[in-house]
Amino acid sequence: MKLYHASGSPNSRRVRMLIAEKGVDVELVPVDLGTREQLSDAYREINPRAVVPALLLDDGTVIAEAPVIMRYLDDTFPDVPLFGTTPKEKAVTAMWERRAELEGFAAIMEGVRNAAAGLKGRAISGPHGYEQIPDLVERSKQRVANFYGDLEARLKAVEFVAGDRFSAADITALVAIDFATRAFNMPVPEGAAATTRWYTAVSARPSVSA
Ligand SMILES: N[C@@H](CCC(=O)N[C@@H](CS)C(=O)NCC(=O)O)C(=O)O
Repeated sequence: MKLYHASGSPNSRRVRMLIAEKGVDVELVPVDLGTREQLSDAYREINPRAVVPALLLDDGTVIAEAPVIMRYLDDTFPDVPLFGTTPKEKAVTAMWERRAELEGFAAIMEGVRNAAAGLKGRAISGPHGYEQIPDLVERSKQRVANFYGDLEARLKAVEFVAGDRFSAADITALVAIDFATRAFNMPVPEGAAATTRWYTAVSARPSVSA
């Protein structure tokens, strides 16, 4: 099994963190986004969508889309479950992981991709080029602020994003927040006590350096 990834890619980091949490051995193959290796013919042979991460199985099957790779690895290596164990826990975890992705991760990505000078013509990742829409940046900031507000309300009620144990939903939320801090200058808001409590705890896990 090989994971094609990029060190600075938040989607790759979601998968690397999950691998580190589970303690499984997956070979990492770097793809250089700086030289646009993801758009090369050689990489498109592996993932025609021209994005990382992509997981190549030993039988040649390629699994792409970060949350799907995460789910596949969780099913394949069920020790240390990160998507729940019972049908109810699985559904609740998937619900919160999806919210973290759609309302947090995607909102931040939209802002960064429509603002960054180096992403002109690449406002949406993938095989098709899209021009930036600068007006979306302000709306993305509103979406990120609302994500922080909603997360604070959630974390006032529960220890971790999906409930009482660490899960894939925490990974996606943490990676989104670290990227918002680094690339969008939107860290956890001051005064968000529950989010700060959670962020401090999850940031202390060894997997964050993956
Ligand atoms: N839907 C994909 C999106 C993956 C994605 O956008 N990856 C980014 C890195 S975080 C990428 O490959 N970017 C290359 C580019 O912008 O051309 C997933 O969930 O894995």
